[in-house]
Amino acid sequence: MIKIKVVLCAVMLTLLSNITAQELKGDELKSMEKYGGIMGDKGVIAPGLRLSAEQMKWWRDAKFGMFIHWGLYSIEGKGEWAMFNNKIPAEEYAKLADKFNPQHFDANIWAAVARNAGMKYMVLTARHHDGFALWNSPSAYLHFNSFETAAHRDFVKEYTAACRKAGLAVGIYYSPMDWRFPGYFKPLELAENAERMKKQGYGQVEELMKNYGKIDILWYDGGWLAHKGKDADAAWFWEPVKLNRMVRNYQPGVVISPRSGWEGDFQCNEGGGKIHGPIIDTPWEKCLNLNQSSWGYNPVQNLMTLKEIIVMLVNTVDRGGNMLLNVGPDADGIIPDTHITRLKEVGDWLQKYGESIYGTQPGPFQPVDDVYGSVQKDKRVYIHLLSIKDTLQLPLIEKKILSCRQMSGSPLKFRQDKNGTIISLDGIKPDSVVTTLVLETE
Ligand code: FHN
Repeated sequence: MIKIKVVLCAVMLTLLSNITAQELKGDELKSMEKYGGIMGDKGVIAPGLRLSAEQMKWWRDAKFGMFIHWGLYSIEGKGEWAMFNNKIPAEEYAKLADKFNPQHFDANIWAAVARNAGMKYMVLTARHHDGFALWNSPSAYLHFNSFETAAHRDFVKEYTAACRKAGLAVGIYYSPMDWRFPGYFKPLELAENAERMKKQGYGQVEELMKNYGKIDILWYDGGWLAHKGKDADAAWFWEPVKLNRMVRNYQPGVVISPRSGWEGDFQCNEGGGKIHGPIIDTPWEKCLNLNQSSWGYNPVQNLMTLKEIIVMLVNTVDRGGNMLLNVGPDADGIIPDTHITRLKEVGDWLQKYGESIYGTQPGPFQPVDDVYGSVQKDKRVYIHLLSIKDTLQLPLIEKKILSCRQMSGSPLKFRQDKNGTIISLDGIKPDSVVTTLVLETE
């Protein structure tokens, strides 16, 4: 037991070094740590509320989506925690809504960028912790939404239409917490005010589930109270089982994240921390930032390289996960050109190697950290090589291997016997990002 604790501490230290590289601190860092690299605590369990494996299949096959953090905080360009981190009073912050009138917002462009990146779903922050809603929301406290302020637009309506037009699954992020309510920080002492926040939360979730057609993903974020503990610790307040039974009434098949306090349909692993270890049997998703400066728009560009993105993708997919990669459009709704260029490079890689990603299941080999991972589909096994030596030694599997080749090249010599399979990599021409092998099996 002590050994496990030592390992976990080492993992958390690695993660912390990575997290601090993104310059998170204080409560924002605590918010990230809830899911930073280690699966978040399980929320409350509710029989019959989770989707079946069949209902989850499309999501698990999709593998790759675009996260979009966009809202009033995109004006400031200091990340989505600017209101809290800079202690901006709610009345002061609300004035930003008078300036939020994006003339170049076009969700069809966002959808095209996602498609060109090989992404199969999108998740937009319909409302973040600052309370500003990007849709016509009668439940919005103090009318704090884009339809009743300067923009006079229902961005969620435009966004959901654009997703569907582009053949992308529709994801909506919703943060039940709202910094404008003193009761968020003192839910017991200021119970009435906290209850007002909860009423807004239920009303807005119902609006989003009822008024915008079929929603494929509901990505709750920020169930925790007063920036303390885990989302599950606030289940006494939010009553997430009641909330999500209401959701299921409108959207029976929607895939729900684990951050409302209920366990959700998948587990989250957040941030740029490395993915390693064995295959994870339950559905899970790695969410992280293309621009490592912040989720919300930030002119400081610290983009992940193409290799970092693809290595993270194969490490995630080889362990049964999905990857949700975030972009932060500016106040005018423009995704920076640098992001578009990098995402197109990802799409080009997926054009060539996507058959080793989409619709695959992890295995049959357990990953070996920094050496290889594997996925399988029908009679094919794909091996993602993270390092190359003269030979690759694979454990014994039942299936008989009929042939082996580099996905982008020539056949490779191999020998399968009772001890496993040895593949000769001598003379292989490594691919520039991740070298992928294909094994045909009987
Ligand atoms: O506090 C939020 C943060 O701003 C961002 O939205 C991330 C994205 O997953 N979620 C929370 C931190 O875990």
